[in-house]
Amino acid sequence: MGIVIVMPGRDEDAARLRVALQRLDSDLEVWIQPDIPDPGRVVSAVTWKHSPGELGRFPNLRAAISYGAGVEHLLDDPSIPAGVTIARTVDEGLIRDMVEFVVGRVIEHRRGFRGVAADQRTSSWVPRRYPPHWDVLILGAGRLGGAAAEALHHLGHRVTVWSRSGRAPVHVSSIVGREALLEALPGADAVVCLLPLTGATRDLIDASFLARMKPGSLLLNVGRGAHLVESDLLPALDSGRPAVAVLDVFTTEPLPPDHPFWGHPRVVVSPHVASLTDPEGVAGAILANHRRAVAGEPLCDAVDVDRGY
Ligand code: NDP
Ligand code: OXD
Repeated sequence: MGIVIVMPGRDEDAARLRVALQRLDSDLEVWIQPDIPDPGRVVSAVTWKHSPGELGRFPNLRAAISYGAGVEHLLDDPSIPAGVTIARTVDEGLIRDMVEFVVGRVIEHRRGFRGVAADQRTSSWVPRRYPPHWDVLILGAGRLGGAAAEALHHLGHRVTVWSRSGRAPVHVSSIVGREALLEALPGADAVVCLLPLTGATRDLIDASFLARMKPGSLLLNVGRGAHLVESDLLPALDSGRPAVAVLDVFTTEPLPPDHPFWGHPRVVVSPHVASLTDPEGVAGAILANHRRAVAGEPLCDAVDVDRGY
């Protein structure tokens, strides 16, 4: 009884993951979709952005494991039977890379490094001043948002996290509920979105949200593209709230070549690389979850389907 890897368009990751899994257990059966001789032998599926319905052909499936932290591609697939446990994969490398990305972008903007680079292009010696610290509001206090909050706190910034339950790292203040969020926005120099995409978080960052942001502030979206109402962003940038948007995720990926975000002077685009799952790094956790599925035990990092994350 083995594992199928269903990751369309990610052939290299799929091949590396198979090698890494079989290096840990040489008897393990691992197939890469569509080459599956006997679908009845599949117990676990590791997926990334599979097409809905693709997992329906495995009658003995027990575990559907996301190859990343996000699980909306699994929760949006109505063909996954109710008895199949959905889990996700969040390893230390994914967390570290996200922390680096968030901290790097926040520091780049607080210190005005983009301006410094522009000054060099015009041979201008401009000792730019910068504020001693920033007030940073992080939407989401989970594995990634919590780690980013801790790192920024340790660098001396004033960090607040917004979560559903009030969860927060030690020494980091926390707020709950939409009203508290709207009250916190005008005081934040940077707003970082690290939420999962659910019915409650989709379209959260809309015109009314942006209008409450501090003039001159930074918006950093590393959650999912659909957290932001993209058509509301350019008018908001024109009004200076926020001054700059750093976007790593988009409603349509890849971002179409004619999309106005590409050429906008105050939008910074990256191609969904804030953090990337490393196949060798996650193989151990995936194998352990597969073994739990075979043994009929609860999975690690299982998703609460009703909550949506
Ligand atoms: P977690 O599930 O660990 O944490 C989610 C956080 O969001 C929790 O603090 C949760 O609150 C909070 N939350 C969920 N719904 C709401 C809501 N309605 N209102 C307020 N807070 C809410 O997720 P991770 O930290 O592991 O990952 C977050 C997301 O980051 C992923 O789902 C994915 O979309 C994105 N991501 C992006 C990557 C990239 O490269 N751009 C890479 C990896 C992930 P509570 O604590 O109360 O449960
Ligand atoms: C993830 C991602 O969810 O890379 O892991 O976006």
